[in-house]
Amino acid sequence: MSRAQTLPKAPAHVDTPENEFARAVIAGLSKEKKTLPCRYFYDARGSELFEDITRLPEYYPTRTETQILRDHAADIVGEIGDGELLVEFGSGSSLKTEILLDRIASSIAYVPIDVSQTALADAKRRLTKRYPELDVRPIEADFSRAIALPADLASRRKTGFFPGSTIGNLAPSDAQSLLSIFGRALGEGSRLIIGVDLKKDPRVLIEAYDDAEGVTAAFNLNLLHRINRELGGDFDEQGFRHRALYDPAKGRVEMHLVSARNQRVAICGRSFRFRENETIHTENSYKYTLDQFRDVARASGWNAKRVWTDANKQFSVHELIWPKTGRDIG
Ligand code: SAH
Ligand code: AVI
Repeated sequence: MSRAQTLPKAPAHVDTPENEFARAVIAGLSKEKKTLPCRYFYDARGSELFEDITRLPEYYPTRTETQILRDHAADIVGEIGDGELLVEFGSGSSLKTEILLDRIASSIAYVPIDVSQTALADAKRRLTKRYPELDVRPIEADFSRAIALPADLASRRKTGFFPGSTIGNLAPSDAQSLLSIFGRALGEGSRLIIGVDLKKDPRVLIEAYDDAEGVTAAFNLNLLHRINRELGGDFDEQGFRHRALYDPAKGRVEMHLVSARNQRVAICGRSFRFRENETIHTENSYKYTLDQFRDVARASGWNAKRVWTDANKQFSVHELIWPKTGRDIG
């Protein structure tokens, strides 16, 4: 009997291995150094767990960025006027957006873009109740693909909002490409308000990604649950442990899932072997200096205009203008 016949069958709706998630999982686990793309963290449970992370004492980015946005809301919102469009990338719960919306007197439209359908639906429900005049047009999509904004809104002046340091989940060269994609999507004269986490004591970073309550561990392990549920995998959750580390040379926090023993896992009719202590690299979270991030922004074609930070320089919020012109410094 061949190995494939002995493996559990994938559920009928998984057209092995045709869907995108299946293809990404099979490709990532077939590599010499196993990886899984971090955008798949955010199913309904993953989005809930991320919200739990944002409230943890160790996870400083959310409260620090929120305070920066509150302290400088008037400057950040600037002259967003009637009929403009606010486009948010990786909007999640859209909670930080309320800080801006509370300051915008004009009637605008808001386009939250996210891969998490549940996060978009929850946010739309809450925002529509709180801001009855706001035109909310969610787009469920991968923001790194060419995104078609709603045709009736496309000609409006636009402000992009990309908080949370989600840009840090991409390597700097990919971050540069993504920022160019955003610039082209938003168009000439637009602004991008972007949150970027800063370099700091590695102990603070490790605690932020390996909290005492184990919420980040659950967030990381939920990816295995998702593979089991959506792709008919048979990962034993007890067989893997969460690990966070900081690589100072690369300037990034890495999250891994570490195999506790030698084991095999079946997914979509394929079998993957894990040695004891072998890891699946699930996320990078790059940390920048202010200058390092400005360099990435400029190389992508944006003009780095203003930046706001907290007193301890833990986190930064940058204002970028598209496109950079010959007269812009840098
Ligand atoms: N902006 C929020 C949420 C950050 S969590 C905040 O600052 O708190 C990252 C969010 O980006 C999640 O909601 C996740 O679903 C979304 N996301 C991650 N990768 C994405 C991608 N490639 N395309 C669209 N959304 C993505
Ligand atoms: C969304 N992103 C910026 C978070 C981060 O800090 O890299 C995701 C996260 N991973 C672990 N904790 C939070």
